[in-house]
Amino acid sequence: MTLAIAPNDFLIVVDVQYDFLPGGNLAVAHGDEIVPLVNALAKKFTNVVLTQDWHPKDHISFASQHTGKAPFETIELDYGTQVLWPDHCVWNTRGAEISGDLDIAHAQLIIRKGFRRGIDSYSGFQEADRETVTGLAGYLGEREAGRLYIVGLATDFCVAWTALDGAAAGYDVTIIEDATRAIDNGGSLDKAWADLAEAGVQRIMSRDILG
Ligand code: VGL
Ligand code: ZN
Repeated sequence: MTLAIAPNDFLIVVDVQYDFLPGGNLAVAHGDEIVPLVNALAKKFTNVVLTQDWHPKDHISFASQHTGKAPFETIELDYGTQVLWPDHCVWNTRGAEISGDLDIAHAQLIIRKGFRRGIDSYSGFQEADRETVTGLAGYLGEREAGRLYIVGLATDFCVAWTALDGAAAGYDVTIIEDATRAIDNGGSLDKAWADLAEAGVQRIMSRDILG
């Protein structure tokens, strides 16, 4: 039994950018393996939205901005605990570009996030202060979106946060698990799946759609 995708369902392709792919500055292990699946899945959807992590070079999430701090350590900011990352997805660099191996000409919108120096943004909906919005909820509302299906990088950060915010906005949200790969830093992947289950986000495999 394959799942039927409705004409108003949306596929959200999260952060398939060179810096998250092998050889990139914040490479997600095996991240490149999802690309053929994402391309095949996208053909089943009328509506596809992409997100793009897009940081100024002095972004607050970069360990390089905090004396004595190394990547993957954390700091406390006004809005809460922030994981520090290697410099990545700096705007107008190749690492920030969406992979040229994605073959989704019919993608309709690219949401950039994390472009304010002082606020990180994993979610495609809301930045890490949980106040600043990207406009995606408004867009999906005006487009009268049905279900949201989410793929991309990384499962435990931008995919999970996007899915949680989609569910909080009232959408029926499904993560297509084998079309994601995780960073998995300090138990982050197990925690993400637990949070997602609690929020009612569904978890399927690409074969459930592709057959
Ligand atoms: C991401 C860490 C920092 C992601 C983005 O796309 O999951 N992770 N910025
Ligand atoms: Zn980032």
